This record gives sequence, C-alpha cells and structure tokens, in this order.
Amino acid sequence: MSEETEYRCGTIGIAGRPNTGKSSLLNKLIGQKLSIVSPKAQTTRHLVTGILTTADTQYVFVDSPGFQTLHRNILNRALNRRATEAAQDADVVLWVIEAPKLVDADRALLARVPSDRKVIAVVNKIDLVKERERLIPFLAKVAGERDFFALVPVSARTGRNSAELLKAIRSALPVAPAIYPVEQLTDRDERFFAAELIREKLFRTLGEELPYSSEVVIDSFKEEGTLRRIEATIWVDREGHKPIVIGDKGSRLKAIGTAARKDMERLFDGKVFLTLWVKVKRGWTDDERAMRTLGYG
Ligand SMILES: Nc1nc2c(ncn2[C@@H]2O[C@H](COP(=O)(O)OP(=O)(O)OP(=O)(O)O)[C@@H](O)[C@H]2O)c(=O)[nH]1
Ligand SMILES: [Mg+2]
Repeated sequence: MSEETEYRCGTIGIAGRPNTGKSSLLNKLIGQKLSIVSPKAQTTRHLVTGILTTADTQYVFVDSPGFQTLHRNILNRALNRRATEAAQDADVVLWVIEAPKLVDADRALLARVPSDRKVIAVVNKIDLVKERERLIPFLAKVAGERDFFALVPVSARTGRNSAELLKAIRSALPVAPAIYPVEQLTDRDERFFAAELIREKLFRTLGEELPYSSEVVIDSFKEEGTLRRIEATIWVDREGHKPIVIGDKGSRLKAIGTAARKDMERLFDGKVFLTLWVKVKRGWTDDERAMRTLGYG
C-alpha cells in the first residue's frame, strides 16, 4: 500500500484563545453541531471529543476551553489547564487564531505546546477580512511564530478551506487503524450534551457577566421508549441572579428550556421532556469544593 492510501488515525487538539471559533470549527469539520457556540468568551468548559471517520482517515478531534491570561479565579485556572491538556496530549495541534489578530494569549498557548508536536496554524474568520491584501502580510507574520506543519486560513462559518484543512491534518496524522467504530461521533454521553445545550442557551440569552457564574447540572435523565425525560438545575452564583435567569413570569427560563429542548431533540433524534430549576450556590467559581461538586477536578 502506498503512503497515500494507508489508513491514518490520531488525536487532534483544537486549542486557542477564547472566541476564536474552535467549537464552530469542530462542528463544521465533523458536519454536526456537537460543541456549543456563543459570542461570549469561554463558552466551552470541557474537553469535547468529535470523531470524523472517512474511507482513509479517522480524525479524533478534541475541542477545549479558550486559553486566557486575563481573569484568574479558580474556574479560569481549571479551564486553562484543560486548554493546555488538549494542546499537549494530541498527535496534532490546531492552533486557532482569529484573522487579523495575534495577541499575547495566542502566543502564551502556543508556547505550551511541546516542541516535538506537529502544529497546524489555523487562521479562522477570514470571511470577516474584506481586503485580501491585509490577509497576506498577516499570514506571513503568523508563519514566523513557529515551524508550523502547515498554515491554513479558513472560515468556520462558511466552511471555506475545510477540505484543505482536513487534508493537511491527514498528512500530519500517524499511520494507524481506526480507534472508534465507524458510526461513533463522540465519547461523551447524552447527559453531557443535555447540560451543554442548556448552558449554550444561557450564554446566548444572558448579559455579559452572568453566564460565567452559572453552571448546569443534570439531576435526572430517564429514557422511556424514544422519549427522554430530563430534569436539570441551573446553578447561579448569587441570590440576585436567580430572577434574571427566571425572567418576567418565568419567560426567560421558558425560552432557555424550549431552545435547549429543540436542540436536544435534533441531536438525540427523539422527543425530550425537559424540566429546569434555578438554584443558588454562592461563590462557586472561587470555591474548590463547589467546583469539584460541579465536575471541575
Ligand atoms: N464571522 C465568523 N464568525 C465566526 C467564525 N467562527 C466562529 N465565529 C463566531 O465566533 C464566536 C465564537 O465562536 P466559538 O466557536 O464559540 O468560539 P470558541 O473558540 O469555541 O470559544 P470558547 O469556547 O469561548 O473558547 C461565535 O459567535 C461564532 O459564531 C467564522 O469563521 N467567521
Ligand atoms: Mg468553544
């Protein structure tokens, strides 16, 4: 068998500053909305595996929280650890930046990638760069940051250059048989995605600060035939946040629940009955014990 047709498989860590479009890119590459997306920084809080299996390659992507150098509470530190982990443990690293910006946090994360690791610089959001002549010098500057395996400008929104990126990733992956069954899309369970989809709606619905101090916990997840009966709690940091999440006569909570349920029904391919509660756990983002209870080790 020639090198061209040999089967390849490996892990690909998707890492970068918050909001550069890592989760959007994962969803575009695997062709399924798996990882949650919002315009707010640090939307992703967990490592999310998305698997794409083709005739000659199995791509095992790991999306990670945005790496940031600004806020330093315990939650931020936990998220930075996860971001770094994704960049250190993979066969190939996608270092995702946002055209035409290159800032300290981009470089700080890149510096944490071991020097023997294959890194592909992914310059995302090129759809927002109207004058092409601005993009070329920017790409040249990016190329000087490290000895990259490849540099690929893309748009996770339009899908521009997705095929080129997959091709570059394939050539960086080791020759190996597939690890996961062909039909497997992720290693996370439905309970995980149920919580994530509720959190996405919180991030999309609430104002600037609130989403960061909220977390979602699934209290009960029961399957009755094709129906899933799910009960979840939205934990907020302060008593005063509760009425904001609930909204006038419960309107906001209802909107969050409806939007999350629709996404769940699409992803799980079945009916969902969702009950949401809002409760207060004071100061959890800076309390190690509360963080552990909510799944941050
Ligand atoms: N115009 C444009 N917007 C994009 C593109 N990719 C992502 N976005 C938007 O950028 C915002 C952030 O996208 P995410 O995919 O959540 O970014 P992320 O890097 O996963 O963010 P964190 O999880 O917070 O680190 C969202 O509003 C996306 O719709 C792109 O290629 N073009
Ligand atoms: Mg994300």
